Amino acid sequence: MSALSDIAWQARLAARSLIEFGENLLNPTVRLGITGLSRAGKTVFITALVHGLVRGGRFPVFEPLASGRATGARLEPQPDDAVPRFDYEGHVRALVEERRWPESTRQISELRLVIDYQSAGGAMRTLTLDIVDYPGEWLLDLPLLNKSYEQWSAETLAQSRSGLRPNLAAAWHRHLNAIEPQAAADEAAAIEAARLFTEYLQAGRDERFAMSLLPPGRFLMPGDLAGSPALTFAPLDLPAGTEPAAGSHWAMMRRRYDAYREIVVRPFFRDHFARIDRQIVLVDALAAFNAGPEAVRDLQGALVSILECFRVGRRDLLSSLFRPRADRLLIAATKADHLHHAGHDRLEAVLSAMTARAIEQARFSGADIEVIALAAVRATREAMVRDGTGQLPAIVGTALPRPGDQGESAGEVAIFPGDLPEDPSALFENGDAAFRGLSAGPAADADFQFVRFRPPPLEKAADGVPALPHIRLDRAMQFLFGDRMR
Ligand SMILES: Nc1nc2c(ncn2[C@@H]2O[C@H](COP(=O)(O)OP(=O)(O)OP(=O)(O)O)[C@@H](O)[C@H]2O)c(=O)[nH]1
Ligand SMILES: [Mg+2]
Repeated sequence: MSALSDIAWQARLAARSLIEFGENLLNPTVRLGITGLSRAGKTVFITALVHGLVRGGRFPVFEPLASGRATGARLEPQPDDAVPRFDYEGHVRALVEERRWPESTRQISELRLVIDYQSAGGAMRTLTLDIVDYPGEWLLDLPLLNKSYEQWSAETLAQSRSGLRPNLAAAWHRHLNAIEPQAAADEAAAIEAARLFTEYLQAGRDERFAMSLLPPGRFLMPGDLAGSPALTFAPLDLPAGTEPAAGSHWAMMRRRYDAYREIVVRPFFRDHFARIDRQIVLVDALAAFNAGPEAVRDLQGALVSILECFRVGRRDLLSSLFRPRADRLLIAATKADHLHHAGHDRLEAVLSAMTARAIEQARFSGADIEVIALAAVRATREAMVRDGTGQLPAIVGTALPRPGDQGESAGEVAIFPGDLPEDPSALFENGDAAFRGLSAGPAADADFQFVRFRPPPLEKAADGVPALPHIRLDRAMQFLFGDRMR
């Protein structure tokens, strides 16, 4: 290419990016990240959000809809060809038509929604919302990028030997004791170790423990990597101050751990995380409260790690790898419909307290952060129920059979959700005593802790449009992208 045409070509490129830039000012695109640990409510949140925008919901706090400036929304083909599409139609069918919760998802997925609106100046514009759903567990992997296999092994082992975890890790620990790290690499032993280690992680996630886990995130959320060598490793009990011998089991485990970081962790942060404009982190805090103080401390630790991801990129080593660009971050306690409305503010207060220090640090890096309690789909209604001495506030919904129960739905039940403590620190310190009030009211037995409700029927709105009931979903929408629709 001659110098002249080279200049012309560069000029064309520059002109094009200017046009794209201008286009983005007029018709903004927002890449919205939805994340949360497993079962936090990501799929339900996205489904309810899109359904509400496409089919019309009641969102008085979402200004563009409330004022009538938003005139319609539709799905369009997504920008990234290599990412699975979010199965919106399947999830709506489950939630709205069949009144059952959508299946659990284990993958990153994406959906593009285009909203037509009238700008403050009266011109017609569109907001393109690229919604990206990814497992929060993947964010917990960030620290691995700065950690050797030996460090990770030592920390993971120490953790598995504390608190309630040794019981859950017993089978894996037995297997570990029989392994000599400097002996020849043994594939069968590696497969067995990875299996037992994964089982330990899974047991911690069980709702009785509700632990928020340690990395590696893909052991529970393998995506398309299930069974590959990059996922076939586990910690070893290693002597300090020595190096692995060539061809040893230790050397193989270390190589696979390094492969996991290169093939899985780094590309995720570079290709997905670093491109997010606005982020919501969904948190099932009530499940942790119900499981007890260890689960609460554990969740707090996981939240700190997750929020850390939004802070890096200024001074530390990782900045050469990626720079998070999210400028707004919403931390949302989900399933608030399990509480009486009087409890919603306390739920927000507790979550704020749990994340206070991490939020302080993330703010420092320039992101705007809010904490709210919401229910993307409200499955209960409130009622006053008479007992011997007076009236008690209750929530009423159609109960689902508990996992493992063979029977049909238990029908309508009223539960007395009790109060969250006014002082959130009680949740960490007094442990069980603080929780008892939350999960069991006067008439409840302990089993009600784990009551799950069936999704509600559509409600007929005043204007005749049937909509899914929710709690504060509109506040989340306003914070996440309402400001981009001026
Ligand atoms: N009552 C109530 N329950 C909810 C709500 N959102 C989620 N749930 C419950 O939480 C479960 C998990 O919700 P999902 O949206 O599938 O959670 P997820 O984060 O996508 O979970 P994975 O895909 O397994 O990681 C559902 O099956 C419901 O039982 C809500 O707004 N209200
Ligand atoms: Mg999901």
